[in-house]
Amino acid sequence: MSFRFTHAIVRPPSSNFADGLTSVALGAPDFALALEEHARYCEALERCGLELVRLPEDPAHPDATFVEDTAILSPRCNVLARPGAPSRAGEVTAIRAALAAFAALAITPDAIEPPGTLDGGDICEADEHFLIGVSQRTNWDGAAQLAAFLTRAGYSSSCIDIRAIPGILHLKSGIASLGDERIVVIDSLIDHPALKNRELVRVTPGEKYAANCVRVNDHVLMAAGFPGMQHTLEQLGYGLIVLDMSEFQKMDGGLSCLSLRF
Ligand code: CIR
Repeated sequence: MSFRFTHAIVRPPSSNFADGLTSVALGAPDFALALEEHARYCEALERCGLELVRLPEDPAHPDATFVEDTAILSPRCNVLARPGAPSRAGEVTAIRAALAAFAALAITPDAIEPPGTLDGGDICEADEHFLIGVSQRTNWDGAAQLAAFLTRAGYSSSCIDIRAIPGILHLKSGIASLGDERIVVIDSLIDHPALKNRELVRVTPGEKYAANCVRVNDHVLMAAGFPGMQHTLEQLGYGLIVLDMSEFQKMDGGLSCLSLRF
């Protein structure tokens, strides 16, 4: 996987952010704090050298700040997703337009078509191999469509069914690729055959939310409040940027889902 990103698409939460979907019982998010956390997140991406494409807030879609779910971007294959939650389907239109403006994305995106559904949060690029989560949001048809696009572009892929794994919405709620064949993984996925032959970095028990960290160029972004994982990643030599994510966690969102990096 190449971690040399130059751009990221971001979109701030809208004032009705609390009306979005969530399966966790952590209370309603504080909008002002969410805006602040989002601003710090954007600063972190800029510190990693990325130029930001800032889309306006989208009150018609309270989950639209989680832009990662709307597309899969990689050097040889770009695909518009088809979010599995009906309330999020309309988010893709704005992303299609934003991508069209970019010469850096020379490849016209393919698109997941019905009956396929697929959320970008279920797709983990790991050193030219794509791990595709089959989840409550991404169905087998969507996974198969994406796998075919990837094969055509010369990438390999494999599926990981997470529907019986408790407490994770998307595959990337439980794993993250750090490059160099190294993958951060929660205990309940650690024995999955799709992850064999990789160096696995075990998420500290009780720190599951920290699995959703993001390698961006020379840094790894991780959520604040997880000392075990912070220590593990520091020991591995990564330059960490630790970010407060409390208000996004309340809406089932992690670090990766707040940007589309390319
Ligand atoms: C949702 O349920 O769709 C949003 N509230 C959270 C999406 C988080 N996305 C991600 O982890 N990739």
